[in-house]
Amino acid sequence: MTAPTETEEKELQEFYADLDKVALTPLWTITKDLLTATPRPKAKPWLWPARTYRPLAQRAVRLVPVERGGERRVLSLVNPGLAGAPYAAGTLWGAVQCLGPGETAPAHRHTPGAIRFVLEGEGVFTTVNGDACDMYPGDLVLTPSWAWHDHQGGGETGMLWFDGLDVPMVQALDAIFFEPHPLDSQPVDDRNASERTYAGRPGRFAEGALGGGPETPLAPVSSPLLVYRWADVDERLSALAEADPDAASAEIEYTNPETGTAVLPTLSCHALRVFAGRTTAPRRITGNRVYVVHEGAGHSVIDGQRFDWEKGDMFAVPSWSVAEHHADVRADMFAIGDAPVLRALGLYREAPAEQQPVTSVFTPLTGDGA
Ligand code: GTQ
Ligand code: FE2
Repeated sequence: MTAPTETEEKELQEFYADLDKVALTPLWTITKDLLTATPRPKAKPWLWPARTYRPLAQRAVRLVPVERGGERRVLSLVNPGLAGAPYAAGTLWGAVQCLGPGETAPAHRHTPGAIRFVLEGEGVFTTVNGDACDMYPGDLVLTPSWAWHDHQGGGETGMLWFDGLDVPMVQALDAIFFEPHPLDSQPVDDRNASERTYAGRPGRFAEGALGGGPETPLAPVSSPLLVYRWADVDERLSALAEADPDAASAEIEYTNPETGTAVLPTLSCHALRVFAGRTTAPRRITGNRVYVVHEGAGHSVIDGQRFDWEKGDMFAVPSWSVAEHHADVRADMFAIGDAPVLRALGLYREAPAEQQPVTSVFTPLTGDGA
């Protein structure tokens, strides 16, 4: 092709200007940013240390009451790659919620689904559609889409837990609905009823992750089991370790005991145990994940950047980044992901990756209050 003449160039510029005036844009000028060879998440790999958020959560308990209107005392993880949006990754809400002794977070429901993973404290229960679910450190509690839920604190310590929600996905689909319950606390019909029904059922965990092959069933339902106790997770991880003593790590996915699929239609929950002195094989998957360190200490290398972590720290692993995890002492991690959506839509991919040279070390933000 010969270079355009001056007249041709002028005509072309006029053409682009005319397109813009009537809200049209030519694909050929944007295709490289649109149809990228591989996913290019805006969210960055990032880490929020417990030693930074804990004192701030305690300040929130002193300074800000939990009331109707505000509804929840929640500090949301803000990934700096997302232009100020209150999301831990492009598809995932992650947050720290704190409830002081004797406080109540009022009952409401919303279309985004949520999971809670307890960090510390005692005496709190979350009531989900009338079923009061007791919470202890390491437990997972589900509050599925449109289920009434409120949190009530007894005890003397208050509680800190991790919230994972699918808010960015439901937001992107323009499907957010919210409704306050007429009462501050909904009536409690029963205690730990779902747990009693499903306790001891075999289908509560799957080895590894569910994957994404054509045989993967769609997961459009929320698990009827609302509480997964850490003791059961620990038992499963220990059994896997015993079965394969040379493995660097053991991983399970929490599953719906009725269907064997992910716990929520939009969110998967995972537990990863990395053994002392060992490193997981580097790999990449489509979909975002947010990790919470339940016990232990070590570091992860994400796209060549080293993230040192310890108990209570939270970190985001964006889609298709290469991630590997190393434990100094045995480390147990909880994670949420958007895998059910990717699986259901045929978008789930997983690939091994090369061992990564560490090119930088992440320095967490500490602020002045630390
Ligand atoms: O506990 O109900 O982190 O409604 C965000 C929204 C927690 C909750 C969050 C919520 C909740
Ligand atoms: Fe809520």
